[in-house]
Amino acid sequence: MAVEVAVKAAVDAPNVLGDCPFSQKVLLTLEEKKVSYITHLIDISNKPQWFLEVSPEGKVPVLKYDDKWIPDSDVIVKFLEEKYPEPSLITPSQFASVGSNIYDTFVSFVKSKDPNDGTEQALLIELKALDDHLKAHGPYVAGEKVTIVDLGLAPKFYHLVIALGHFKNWTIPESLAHVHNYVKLLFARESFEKTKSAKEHVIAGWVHKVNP
Ligand SMILES: N[C@@H](CCC(=O)N[C@@H](CS)C(=O)NCC(=O)O)C(=O)O
Repeated sequence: MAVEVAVKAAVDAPNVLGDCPFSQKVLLTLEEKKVSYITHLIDISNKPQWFLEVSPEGKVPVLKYDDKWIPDSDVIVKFLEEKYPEPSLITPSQFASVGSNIYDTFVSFVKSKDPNDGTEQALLIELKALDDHLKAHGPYVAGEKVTIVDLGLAPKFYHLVIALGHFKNWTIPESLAHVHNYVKLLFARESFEKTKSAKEHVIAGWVHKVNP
């Protein structure tokens, strides 16, 4: 029985893949493990009844395996690792939280209206920490091979690069060369190309959060 996955549709185009980083992490895991799957696009402003019945919190992603729907991207990714152990995408535990503050600091910065509120600085501190880590251990977080922590960070960097470029005309400083190389490697993966939302949909997804 084929695996099925319900992911976010674009906010401005309900028939097109949307911009949810948690959904993309699951799609990336399926692609990297070469699992075939059926995709359901969910318009989160108009959720279908069947989806509300299988997703307890009404959130995407949810994955169907053997007639059972599983919510939450972290739980799903762990489940896929057990069912499809090859190639292993397990991140060694000492590296599992690398980069874990980048998304939240990016969100504070992109929403900020005060250039002196420290949000840009907070993001730069997190990016510098990642750069130092990659310099010592890279090119991926756990070395030569991509692992789950990278598949979680890749969609978040995609949002960061697009949204900060669009709303703040901001780019990751050139001095963070290891981060630049990392982002380039992630975005160039075939799995990423196949599962990314178009730039205009990412921007559309941020408009109402940046200008509520
Ligand atoms: N912890 C969840 C978060 C999922 C999540 O926040 N999904 C958002 C879209 S990116 C969602 O479904 N929002 C719809 C809603 O809350 O109504 C996961 O990792 O799967």
